[in-house]
Amino acid sequence: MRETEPIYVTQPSLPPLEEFTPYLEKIWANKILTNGGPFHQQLEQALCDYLGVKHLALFTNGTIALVTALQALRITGEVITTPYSFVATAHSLLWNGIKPVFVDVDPNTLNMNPAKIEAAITAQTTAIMPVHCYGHPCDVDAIQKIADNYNLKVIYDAAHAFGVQCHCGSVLNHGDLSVLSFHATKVFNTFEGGAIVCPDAKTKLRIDQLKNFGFVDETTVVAPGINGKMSEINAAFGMLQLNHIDAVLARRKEIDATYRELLKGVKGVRCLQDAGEAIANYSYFPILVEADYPLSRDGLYQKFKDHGIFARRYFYPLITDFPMYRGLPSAQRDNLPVATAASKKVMCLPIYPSLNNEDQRRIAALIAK
Ligand code: T4K
Repeated sequence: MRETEPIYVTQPSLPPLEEFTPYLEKIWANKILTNGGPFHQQLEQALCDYLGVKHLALFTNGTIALVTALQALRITGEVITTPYSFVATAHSLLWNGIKPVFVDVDPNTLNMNPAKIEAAITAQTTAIMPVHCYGHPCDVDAIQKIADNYNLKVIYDAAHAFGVQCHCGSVLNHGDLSVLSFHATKVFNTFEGGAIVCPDAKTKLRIDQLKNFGFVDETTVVAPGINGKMSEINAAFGMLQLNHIDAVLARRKEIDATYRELLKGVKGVRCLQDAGEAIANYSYFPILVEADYPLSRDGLYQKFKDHGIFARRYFYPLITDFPMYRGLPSAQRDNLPVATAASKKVMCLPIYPSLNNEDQRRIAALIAK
């Protein structure tokens, strides 16, 4: 029996429609629709200021940004990555003809376990691609140390990590590049969108060329670039979203705290550790359904569905279970016991600013019952 309207794992934050009208009027007036127009330039600067990063290149989505980030650093051969992510992480490697080498995750954060990296390095390894999963910062210092020792690049898939800060400022300043997603389901969305964060103007220039077919001027093409440009509509919407982002993050923080309170003491349900000292963005609320819970994870998932609540099992199946990856030696389950176990237990609960307290209590009560 369904009590109310369906509840999804997330719902995009949308400012009042009338607030968008002046932005649209500007686009209509100046007739620049794309190719690095005024809103595109404004949003790049505004995001650098808001996020505390030096350079940022906007993209049409996070996946094309990942593909381009690898090209910008001329990554080839093998890249060490995590199986516990959205499939776009590993797909970006295949799109560049790179072989993914999967290593297991840490049981507390479900981020790549740095202790597993060294054993996966071969003569072909050129980079590490970790993911700040659910917006929890990776162990950036340990990863950087290994990268320095072996002369490897680090590209963070920071699709979940908008606004996240670790012990020394924005988590996006770690590694050689960080890649954001602004998809509709993300904390900060531009309908579709993404960005590469980079430390210097020279790299930004190369990224800007790569996202514009490889053009450096009207008649010169230096690389087989792609069309990765964000349109003016998306960039304008991003500018509008930035006016509301602090309220969005504050409401997500409340929801996160309420879940932790309501689920405290529910036997067999574990919440991942909270952000502690870090500044989090509360982009997801994963729970792990352990063996001593009366239902399996899939049983609870189905119970939710029966009540019109559409949670998601991010990340099940593991990337390494998909046919284009499962033949790789590093994709074998005995190489990935922690990720394999987590993908069978995890369920992400609804978390978004317009989730009301009553619905949140109903969700927690369904788990506790
Ligand atoms: N790296 C990582 C670690 C990622 O998580 C992602 C994307 C990427 C890279 C790639 O970035 P992008 O190229 O996407 O920018 C979603 C998203 O499509 C995907 O962006 C995201 N990660 C992934 C974790 O989740 P689905 O298949 O679960 O989305 P969908 O359509 O089922 O949406 C989930 C729920 O959200 C729906 O049940 C209802 C609600 N929803 C969704 C959309 C699209 C809305 O209310 N409105 C909407 O417009 O993949």
